[in-house]
Order: sequence, then structure tokens, then C-alpha cells
Amino acid sequence: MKRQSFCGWTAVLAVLMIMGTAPVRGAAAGPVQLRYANFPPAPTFPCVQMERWKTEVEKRTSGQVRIQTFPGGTLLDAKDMMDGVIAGQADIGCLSMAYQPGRFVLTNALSLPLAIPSARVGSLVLWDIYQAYQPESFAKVKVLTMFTTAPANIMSKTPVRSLANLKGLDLRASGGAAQILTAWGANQVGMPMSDTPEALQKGVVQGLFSSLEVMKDLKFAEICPYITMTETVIYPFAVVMNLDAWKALPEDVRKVMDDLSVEQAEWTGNYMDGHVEEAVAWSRQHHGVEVITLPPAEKAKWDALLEPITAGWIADANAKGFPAEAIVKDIRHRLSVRAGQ
Ligand code: 3IO
Repeated sequence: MKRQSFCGWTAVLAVLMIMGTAPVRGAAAGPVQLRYANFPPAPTFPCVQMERWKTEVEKRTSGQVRIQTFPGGTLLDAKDMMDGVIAGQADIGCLSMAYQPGRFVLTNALSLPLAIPSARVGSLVLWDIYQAYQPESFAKVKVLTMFTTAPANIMSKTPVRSLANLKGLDLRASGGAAQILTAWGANQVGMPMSDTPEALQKGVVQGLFSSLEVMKDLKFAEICPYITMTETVIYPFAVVMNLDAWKALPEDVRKVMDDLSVEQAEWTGNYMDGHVEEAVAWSRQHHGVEVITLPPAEKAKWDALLEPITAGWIADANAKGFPAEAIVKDIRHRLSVRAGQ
């Protein structure tokens, strides 16, 4: 008898504990709480756009939703982002597609050397392409938005003025950008951006290949006194949400998030483009960073080495069942349309 009542109280207690820790859904029980994971440190652009999205969603849903942000890999790390969100370790996560290029084949076409002129144009076209093709790789999540970096350039400890300077140089990159470094004869070292400050400090790499705002946001101007302008390739990003968490949202909240997706892509692109300019000016002024522009004859040699890359992607993606040639053509067309807007 005594034993039975003990079991009963344990059950009641367990139910109470579960109620206490389970995410609260629905307006009557208070705001919906969502955890948003990000991999790089708070001052970087993926986290700046995260805070902007949080502010807008909280405002536009009139307090129905509360978003708790986790920058710097405090909830999910760079490479765990997609699977962590699918598993529900975070409700929302921001990921760089370059870290798993084989997983995001179609959208990584945006990281081919297609002369994307800006983060604004890259972000809008990436979002267009995602919507047009709805790639299978995102079937297990709700995609909230996508965006890209500004075009990548070389940041280095030693000056890179020619292909000869680049030969065998250990530079950090990932995905499509890494392939480009290899084509130029550099020794590409793959790792997420979040591991790069330490690799530069320790001398594991002599520089990196990415968009230039990190010169300021991650203080790379202190360790890389040289920039070589290449303006070749962007890094594509996605913000994804756990499907169960998405389905549990009230209809009007889902509408707010859907209405924000393309706006957020463009906002992030514009922020990135402006911030790159500011970061380069700051790097020159405060750290005496030299910006190297390649002479046209030298640049022509660099560009020629990239020609086989797009054909290689087409062959590879074709083998995986994608209409790859049509996709590249479509991206090029959309780039010219968006660049003209
Ligand atoms: C990037 C990633 C994290 C924080 C700031 C950033 N700026 C440019 C990138 C893109 C990149 O190099 C990467 O690894 O995703």
C-alpha cells in the first residue's frame, strides 16, 4: 500500500517535471521559446543577421515568440549545425554550406567561380535558386532564409602578388573556395571559420580566403597585413529550423517568418557589402594593411586556371542526377537579372 502511493507520487512528480522543462507552445501558456544556434563569434555577420532576425520576429509577432540566441558554437558547432537542428538540439541553426559540400550539391553551385558581384546579388539569387529547385538536402528542415558572403579575397601574412607567391602557401578555405585555391596552386587547409583565428595564431595557416569583413570582426588585420583582391567566389549560408518546432508554431507566426525570408536575405547581403567596405578602410587606417590589385595580365592567368572548375561541377552533379548544365545557366541568368535591379 505504502509502496503503491510512493509510485503514484513519483508519477505525479515526473509529469510536473516534464511540464516544467518542455518548451511552452501557444499564446495562452506564454510566448513560444525558440533556441537559435550559430557557430562563429557574436561580432561576425552570421550573428549580426541572427540578432536582426530575432528582433524583427519578436516585434512582428507582438511578443508571441521569444528567441534565445547562442553565438560562438555554444549550442551547436559549425559541422553539427544541420544534424543538430534535425535532431532538435536547437530549434534554429545557421550553417555555412561549404563545410559539407557533398551534402548541399545544388546550392553549392553558387560557390562556383561565376563572378557574383556582391553579397546582395548572391543572397537574392541563392534564395531564388533554393525556391525554384527545392533541393532534397533541405527536406528534413524548414528553411527560413539563405544568404551569401561578399566575394572572397586573400588575407595573408606574406604578400601575394603573383601565382608564384601563392604556390604551396597554406591558406584556410572551405568548399568551393577551397577548390579555387587548389587550382591556383596554394595549399588549401579546410576548416570552419570559427577555427581559423587559432590556426592563424599558431601558424597552422599563413592566411585565409574569404570575405574581407573578418579583417575587422575577427581582428585578422592584426595578423594579416596583406589583402590580394580576387573577387572570385562567395560562401553560401542557410538558416534552418527543426520541422516539428516549425509545425508547432501558430499560423500567423509562420506567416511572419515566411514573409521575412527574402527580406532577410537582402538585408544580410546589403549589411555584408557595406561592412566589407568599412572593414577594409579600417584595416588600412588602423593596421596599415596593404590592398594588392593584380595587374590585368596576371589576373588573366588566375582566371584561366578556374575555367575547368564549373565543367567539373557539372559532370559531378550530373552523375548525381541533377540537371547541372541547366542549373548553371539558370544561375547565370538570374545573376544578370538581380544585378540589374
Ligand atoms: C564567415 C563565416 C563565419 C563568420 C564570418 C564569416 N565571413 C565569411 C565567412 C564565410 C567563410 O569563410 C566560411 O567558412 O563560412
